[in-house]
Formats: sequence, C-alpha cells, structure tokens
Amino acid sequence: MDSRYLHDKEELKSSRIDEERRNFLTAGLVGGAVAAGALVAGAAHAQQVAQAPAPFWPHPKWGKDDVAGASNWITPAKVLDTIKWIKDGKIYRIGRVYESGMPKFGERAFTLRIPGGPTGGPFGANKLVYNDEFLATEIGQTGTQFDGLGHIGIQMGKDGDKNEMRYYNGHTGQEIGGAYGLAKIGIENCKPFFTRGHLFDVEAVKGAPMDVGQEITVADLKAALQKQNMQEADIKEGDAVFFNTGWGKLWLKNNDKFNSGEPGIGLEVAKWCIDKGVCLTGGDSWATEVVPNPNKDLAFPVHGELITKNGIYNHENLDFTGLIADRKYQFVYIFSPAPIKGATGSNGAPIAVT
Ligand code: UVW
Repeated sequence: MDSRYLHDKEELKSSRIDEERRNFLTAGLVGGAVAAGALVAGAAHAQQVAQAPAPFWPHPKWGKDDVAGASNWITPAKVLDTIKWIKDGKIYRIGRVYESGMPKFGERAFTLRIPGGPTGGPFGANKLVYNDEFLATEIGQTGTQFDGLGHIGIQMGKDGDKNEMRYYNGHTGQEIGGAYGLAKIGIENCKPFFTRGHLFDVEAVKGAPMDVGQEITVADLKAALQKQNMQEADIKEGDAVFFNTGWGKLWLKNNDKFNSGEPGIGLEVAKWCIDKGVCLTGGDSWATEVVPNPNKDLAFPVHGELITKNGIYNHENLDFTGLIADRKYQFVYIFSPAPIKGATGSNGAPIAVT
C-alpha cells in the first residue's frame, strides 16, 4: 500500500500479525486481488468486501461531493438532543497521554524535543523565557488516534493503479495523493463531534480481558446491553459506539503483546454499526477491529467497510477506565479533530461527559 508496509514486509516475517500485514500489503485490503481475478480460494466474503464498481458511492445520504462523512450527523438538533444526557457534569478523559514509550503500529514514531532549554529569552526587563517543542510523528496515527476518511482506501483495480485506488465517496488515489498532504478528504473537512456515546464493556461480559484474534459478536453486544441495563433502541443515528476489550490494560505494560494483534469487532458488528447509522466507532485497542481477522484472507476489513465505504470514523487507543469504574456506559462524546490540512487523522484529547 505504501512504503511503510513494504518496510514492514522485510522486517516482520514470522508472527500472525506479520502475516496479516503481508496480506495487507499484497492484497491491498483484498480489493486488488479481487479485481485482478487473483482471489485466493476460500475468500468468498472478500468478493463482497471489495467489488468494483462500489454500490456505496456516491454516498446515499451525503451525496457525491461530500467530504465530511458521518460527521454530517452532528447537526444543531443532534447537539440539543445529546445535551440532555449531561446530568452530573462530570468529565472523563478517554484519551491517553502521548509519550515516546507508548506502543506504535509498525514503524511509526513519536519523538518530542525541546532544544536549548529554554528555547528563547530572556526577553525584556522582566526576563521572560519560553519553551517550544518540536514533535516528529505520524500526527494523526500515533497514541490516541482518530482515523479520518483519507486514512484508508481500497485498491480496486490493478495494484498501483491510483485511478482505481478508492477512498471515501469514490475519491481516487490519483485525486487525493500529494507529498504535502491529502489534496482531498483531509481531516480538516471533518466536523466536530458532540454526540451520544454508548460503551459496550465486552471484557466484563467475558469476565476477563479478551484475547488476540478474538472477535466481538453482535451477541456479545446484546449481552453487554443487558448487563449494563441499556436498550438497543437507545442507539440512534449519529451516535458513537465504543468497545472495551481489556486490551488497553497492556498499554505501556506489555507493548509487544499490545502490538501483536488484538481482539475487536469484525464484519458482523461493522454491519450492525452501519445499519444503526453510527457516526463513529472506538475502542481500547490500536485498531478497534479484530487482528488478525478470523478470515485469514482479509486484512483490516472493518476499516475498509466503515471508513472507506461508509464514511464512519474510528477512534483508537481510548481509555475507558474511569467510565467503567463509575459504571457510566452512556455519555456525551466530545471531540474536535485538529484541522491539520491534508492530514489522515488526528491526535487530541477526547472527553466523555455524564
Ligand atoms: C492501520 O493504519 C492499518 O491501522 P490503524 O488505523 O489502526 O492505525
């Protein structure tokens, strides 16, 4: 897909997650292989996942020129409905602290420097000094990360054919590519979120942290609803849904295991989310979706289904500890992505308010 994955391919050859990444590289989210007629045996679902031309573009609700995707759900009426959920005025940080030692996908980096110390000054008779930081990172794709619409595409035609490398609303790799940032569907087009959030504590349903490669099913969600005394009918169009797997407990404790794969949602729950019309999914793991996917022919298919085909955003590496401790499973989710022109996603500090 890009040189990052080529690099991964050389370095990471043995584990199951390595295999997943190689598949991602070679299959281009399977679409390239499908279109090229090179689909491996047993990948029947892959045909559904990446057939071209896609029936989902132009987006049936937001139209062919849309670049904001499911953030369009956040209207004044939605905000006024959402605000009714604020009852005790308590704010929970659901994002993580950004630091160089946090687990990172592949070869991603996070390096902060403050050269000089102080950077400047003293100025004036009052002898003011100041510090600035220099940060080198994939700014939207490390730590608590919000996946924008330009983050994930599907190679529909021959590998490398940018006219058949499709992103949200059918935008092509040819249209959006650019050394200085995405020319279209950059994160600056995403509207701020102020919406109802529903947390599914699947770890509690299972009675223990979930395992790598373990898929959250719709039955698990229904069990969580029952356990948490919530109604499925509470989930309205434009709401956000979050999944706690227990994988986040490995954060900074066992980064290698954290990075080795993860439990999460699969295509069944992705379809459920699409049918509900949610604006966003999120989780306590680095992808929200199960890795490796139980269908070994697929690589990150939930990303493709939600982001590329439906314009539904994904917020990763969240921390639900405070909400779970207080048994607060329904809240107002507030997040405004940093509008860095042409960026693929956003870092930042999402909050839940109850
Ligand atoms: C990929 O970039 C493949 O995954 P994520 O969005 O989890 O960083």
